[in-house]
Amino acid sequence: MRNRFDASLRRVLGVSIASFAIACGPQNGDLKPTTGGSAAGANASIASLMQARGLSEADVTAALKTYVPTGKKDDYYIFSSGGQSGQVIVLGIPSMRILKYIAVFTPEPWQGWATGDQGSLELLEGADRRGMEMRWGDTHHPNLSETNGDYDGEFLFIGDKANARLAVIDLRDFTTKQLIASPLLESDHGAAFVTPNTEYVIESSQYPVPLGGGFAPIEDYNEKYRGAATFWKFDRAKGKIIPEQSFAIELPPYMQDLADAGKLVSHGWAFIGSFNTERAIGGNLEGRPPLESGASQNDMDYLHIINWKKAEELVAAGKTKTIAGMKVLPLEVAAAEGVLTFAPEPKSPHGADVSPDGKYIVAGGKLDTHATVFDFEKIKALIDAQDYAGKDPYGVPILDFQKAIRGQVELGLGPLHTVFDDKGNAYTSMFVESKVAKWSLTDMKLVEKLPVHYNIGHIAAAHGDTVKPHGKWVVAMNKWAIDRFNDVGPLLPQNFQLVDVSGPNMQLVYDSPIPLGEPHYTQIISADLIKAIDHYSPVGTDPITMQLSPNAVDGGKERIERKDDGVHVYMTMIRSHFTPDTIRVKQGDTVHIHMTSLEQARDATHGFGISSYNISMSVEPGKHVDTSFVADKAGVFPFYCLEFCSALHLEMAGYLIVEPKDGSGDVARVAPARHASR
Ligand code: CUK
Ligand code: CUA
Repeated sequence: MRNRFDASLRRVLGVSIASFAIACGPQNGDLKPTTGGSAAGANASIASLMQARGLSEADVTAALKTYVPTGKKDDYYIFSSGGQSGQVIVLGIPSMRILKYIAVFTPEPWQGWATGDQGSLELLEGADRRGMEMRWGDTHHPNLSETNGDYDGEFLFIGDKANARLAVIDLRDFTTKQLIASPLLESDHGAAFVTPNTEYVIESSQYPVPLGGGFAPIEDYNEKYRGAATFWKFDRAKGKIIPEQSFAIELPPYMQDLADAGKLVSHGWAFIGSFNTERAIGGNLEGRPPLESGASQNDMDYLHIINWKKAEELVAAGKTKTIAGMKVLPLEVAAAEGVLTFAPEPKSPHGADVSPDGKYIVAGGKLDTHATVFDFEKIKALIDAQDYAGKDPYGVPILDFQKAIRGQVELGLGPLHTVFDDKGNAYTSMFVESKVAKWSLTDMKLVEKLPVHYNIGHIAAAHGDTVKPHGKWVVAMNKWAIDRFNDVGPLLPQNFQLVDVSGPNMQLVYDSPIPLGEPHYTQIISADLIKAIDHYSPVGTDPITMQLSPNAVDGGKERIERKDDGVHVYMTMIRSHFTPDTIRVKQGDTVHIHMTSLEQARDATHGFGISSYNISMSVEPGKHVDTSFVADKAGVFPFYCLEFCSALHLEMAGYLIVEPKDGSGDVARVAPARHASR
């Protein structure tokens, strides 16, 4: 046992136990620096630790592959959707430590996101829909910006499936900079997916509706309901999507699913899976089949093949109509001009993943046992020759399935999503089987299946959907966490499982609970590509614009001014005081606080929380934030710093004193607590 362990340790470390012991350093009581042959001591203590904790050799190998000691950093970042939390979750590989939640569609007090801070509140309000305050999202697909088909580490985009919105996150400060609500759609799913130079961010529909909103009876589904693929133009220099330069392509009322952009040979094209080509509308209380079974009748649905370069030309030539302010290429134009073509894809497909060389599109069929590999060059030749097998009811040409594919690989039950490594392998998540299927794209053969925990949804690999996958790591994103972690009541976390794919056999090395919404997709990027700043410069930078705020406050220029629109407080903060720390206003005054952190030291973050006014702000070094509120409650309201920033942090506080309007001395009273009487 000991010898076998010693050997496996050597394999993992590539060094002797003795040097392992030395590397552990003299501060470790058990593992004293040793010389020459005296490694037995270290070995013995590791073996006894293994025995005491009931660890197998495989466990210890996994631990050695994933453990990141204090002070050491991870090699990769995972950017994960946060599902119904509306946020983004950032983790490190190989440790699987959670590094950050990035606030996107949902207020988040630690970051001061829309909990007082005017800039973020305005972003959220700007993405409200149809007059409704939207304060949550269902983020599904994060996508990193790309240059020449590989991640460049500059931006992250993510879609909100529930409300058809899109976010732009700047990876200099891991902060959301733009939120956009689709004027056309009510839900999206093929979002966000970028083209190889981030020319466009793709957002395509899921559930068809009358485009642009409005009413149409469900009986008019075939005529009046539509999907759309929106190509949002991204201006990298501005770091913003430019709606005026964006366009959409009208799609038939099938339910469009995931999208992926072509690359290299298929650059200029995009692919979107679909289901419900039956155009079932549900109605299980009205004598119609339930949506679910109505939508599962056909043996084939349609892979949507979109020539977006061609669409661009037609849009420039004015072949569009305008719906809710958006340029839309009509369905009949898209069908007639070769912008939209269909290829049949097996039953209820999920995933449309383009291979690193851009030659193949892999679709999983939830109710099929194959990965179907479409051949782009064959598709292109068929379209060029107008060699079609038929047309759908909207005039969209349909290719012959057999002529469009390279082949199918029998994988097992419930294949969904596929990612790639650097050795010509593909990894497909097998939802029904709860396995990762590794198969060779080179010879179209199943290589190995690894059981993972229950019901894997998405799968991600290091740079695994780019032109240059890294191999090394795959993450299985599992929907259930039953039996994996300590009990936490009926609502369980999700389970990310890290898989080492560097060797001939896959090894499961770590389980990481994800306790914030249901993460769907993630992308994994090499850490050296992320160039995050550690403070805002110059002092007084507005993080939304990344420019000096017009309200920035210089040290020594703090003041309180009464203007027509209320009382303006120009405040600075530095360890450990707010200036000013006394704010006197009259009941009913509108109070505008302009806060600049004079700090430039890394991690010297202050917060600003004020009682009874529902305000929480985060003021990182050099940042400027504004907040406005009506001081409608008379009384005395302490404000204080929310981050334990120094030894005198508790003393970093002040008072907002709101003098009653009528001078009666009557103050705000906390409403009596409402007791639930259930
Ligand atoms: S979807 Cu969730 S497992 Cu929204 Cu990409 Cu496939
Ligand atoms: Cu500033 Cu605590």
